[in-house]
Amino acid sequence: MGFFDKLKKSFSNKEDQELYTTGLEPTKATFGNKLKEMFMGKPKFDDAWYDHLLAVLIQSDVSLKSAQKIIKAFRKKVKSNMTQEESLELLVEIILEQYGDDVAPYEVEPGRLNTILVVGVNGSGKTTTCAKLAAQYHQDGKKVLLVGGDTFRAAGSSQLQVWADEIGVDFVGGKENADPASVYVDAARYAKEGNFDVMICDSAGRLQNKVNLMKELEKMKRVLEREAGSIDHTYLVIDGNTGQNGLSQARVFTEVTPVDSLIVTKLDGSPKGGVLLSIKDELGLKVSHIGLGEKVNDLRPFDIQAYLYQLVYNHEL
Ligand SMILES: Nc1nc2c(ncn2[C@@H]2O[C@H](COP(=O)(O)OP(=O)(O)OP(=O)(O)O)[C@@H](O)[C@H]2O)c(=O)[nH]1
Ligand SMILES: [Mg+2]
Repeated sequence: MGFFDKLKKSFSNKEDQELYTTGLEPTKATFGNKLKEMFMGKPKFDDAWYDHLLAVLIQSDVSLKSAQKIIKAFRKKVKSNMTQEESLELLVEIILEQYGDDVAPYEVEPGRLNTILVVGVNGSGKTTTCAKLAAQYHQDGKKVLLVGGDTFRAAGSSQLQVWADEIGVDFVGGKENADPASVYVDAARYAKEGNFDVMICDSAGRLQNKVNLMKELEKMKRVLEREAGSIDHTYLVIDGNTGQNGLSQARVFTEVTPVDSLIVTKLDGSPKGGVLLSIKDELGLKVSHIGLGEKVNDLRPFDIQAYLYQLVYNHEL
């Protein structure tokens, strides 16, 4: 099977083609189109062409480091007798190769309480993402507890409670200014007594200095490990609109706490989806999910092949 067919198959196998199609529309309309335009006519693959390609990648929020890596590999392999389709395919193949395999979303282990922690800078989409994850596990028949660990904002905890009611899962929260660690203690006890399968812990996202962030995360982790037995998966949430800037804010979290995978939100409203291609290079982590809308069912496992197909092939210029 050719490379293009492989990508197409990966996309066609998806049950959620429509959400992928509409959710990635802004990235496709800018990044995807510009990439395709680079290969129209008879590209010369001279220095000016490579400068242009670098600019296209960077404008779509691929980091400089990733963009240079992609271009270097492409320069080595491109041949002057390639058709425009072949050279575009080569570029997409290189992007895929450099990204590597996808990471599978965390699977709840049966027969015990699984604890998921969600961290990230303020406004990145943590609370909404907690609700979306809860809805997925709930739909899978798991007994889910949502934990409103954001006691920093007046509405932080109640916002999650509204979601819990809507989804139909249990909720434990705390009053404004309560110690989030004490909310986690209450939640872990409640979850254990009630034989819950999974507990999803939201957190406050205030931007603060690194030392305070480290102290706070350490305390939260210590308490969760003590009370729940373990933290099974820590998600770091990044707002896809914030591009490279969002990445540098997120880096602070990866420096102070172990993160298992990333969730990039709000791609439905952002032309900067190129950021997905440089997260591994910049943070050493993979994207497990993408947020493609505000509704509870708008979170999807990230599939790099379907993403690339959607970006480059699934549309006409
Ligand atoms: N379009 C779109 N909006 C999203 C997505 N994820 C979150 N949002 C919106 O982003 C806004 C902020 O989301 P929250 O979940 O409150 O973010 P947060 O990280 O919990 O914010 P703080 O608790 O203030 O740190 C809300 O209006 C959400 O509806 C997404 O994937 N797509
Ligand atoms: Mg929140």
